[in-house]
Amino acid sequence: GGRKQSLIEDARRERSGSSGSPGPSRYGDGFVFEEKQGRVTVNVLFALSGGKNAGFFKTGKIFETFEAKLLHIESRPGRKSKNSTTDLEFFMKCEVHSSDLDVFINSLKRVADDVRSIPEEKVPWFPRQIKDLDRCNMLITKFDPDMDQDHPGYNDSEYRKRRAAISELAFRYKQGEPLPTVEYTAEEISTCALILRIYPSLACRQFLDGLQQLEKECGYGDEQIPQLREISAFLKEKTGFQLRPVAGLLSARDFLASLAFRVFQCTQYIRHSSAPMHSPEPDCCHELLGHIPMLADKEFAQFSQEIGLASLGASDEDIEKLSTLYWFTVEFGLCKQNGAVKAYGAGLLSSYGELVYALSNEPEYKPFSPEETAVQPYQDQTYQPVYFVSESFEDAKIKLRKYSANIKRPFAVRYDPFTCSVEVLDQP
Ligand code: HBI
Ligand code: NLE
Ligand code: FE
Repeated sequence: GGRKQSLIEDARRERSGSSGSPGPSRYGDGFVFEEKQGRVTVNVLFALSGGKNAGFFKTGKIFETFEAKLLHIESRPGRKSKNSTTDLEFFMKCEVHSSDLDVFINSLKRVADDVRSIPEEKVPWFPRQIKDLDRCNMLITKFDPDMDQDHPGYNDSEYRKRRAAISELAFRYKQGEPLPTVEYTAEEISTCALILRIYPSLACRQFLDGLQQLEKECGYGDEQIPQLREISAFLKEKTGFQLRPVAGLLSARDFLASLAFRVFQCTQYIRHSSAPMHSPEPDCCHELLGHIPMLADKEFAQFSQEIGLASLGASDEDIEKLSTLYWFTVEFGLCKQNGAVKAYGAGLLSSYGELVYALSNEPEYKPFSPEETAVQPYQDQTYQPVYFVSESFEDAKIKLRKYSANIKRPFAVRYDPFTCSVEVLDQP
């Protein structure tokens, strides 16, 4: 079949109050019916009491009135009624005009009992345009210094105040605005400088290339922490990636979705000075010294975007798998290069404690294989017990692409770089 544009209505649009055409009805927060050419498929369940057989014909009349196309029908005995006759329960799958859906269901409620409707295809909301990333802001408070008693900054009220001020910049940010600037303190600069002393022999070639360019073009070094604005402009030229500020750990769904647009969500605060070697949460040192050099590589940028595109509208289980894949590749991945194993994962490259450990032969190593990697349990408090080694970037990318193609979605997506938007296509 041809490529019909399918409409997956934005359930959050109403909540955020911006205008838009009236869409199909919404059942449950963040979920919508798949709508095709103004019609939706819906599963309807209802009961008719044994005493009121005429109810069946009344419901039939409603189906007729609303031009509902019946796709499937089943009945089964239900509860015993008060008058000792048995209720009949009906299950019907039908297609109706999206704009009629609410009235249709309400009409059924007048003649039948226990009317319930279940959307045929639940598709979680996802951003379609780069501007929609303003709504991808679901924060996870897991490692928050205000909430987590084990956070090294938990008892440091100065640190927490600083974090809150920097978070505020991210909360207020809207797509397209100039990236906020942070004046870093001498202490923050020296914490970050410590991390810059990585071991060049342990990092992959792409990372070292990127880092060298950043030293030349963006003022990477011991004396300052470069601003996101400058780095974003640099990346845009290299691979089309751009940055946006984020206040902390995002939900995996929101975090991955931004990658589909070649947008990297970047924290701007610096880890606590008492624990520079390793931070369980992302901070600006991790983004700048772990992710940014890698995102300057074309192949890696494409790899990152592909994980993002695969995540759009995916089920919760698939998001969990993709986020695990991301974890063991982009964050903690190892790859072979000229016969030696090197680190390309950002979580390793920004933590010299873990970088040395990861390549020490002490942990377990497994070959990268998406099916296996996606279900490997991981922990995010300390060093990984297992790392996945890929033959090369190219190899990891090809394997991941094959894996993504097998993720079940009722639609396909394609990124249009000219409009910075995601096209949604019916699966051929
Ligand atoms: N949020 N800000 C931020 N940075 C991350 O690296 C990050 C995240 N949220 C989720 C997440 N990483 C992991 O679940 C990945 O595996 C997707
Ligand atoms: N452990 C990393 C570091 O210390 O830089 C951060 C990992 C974030 C997922
Ligand atoms: Fe990270």
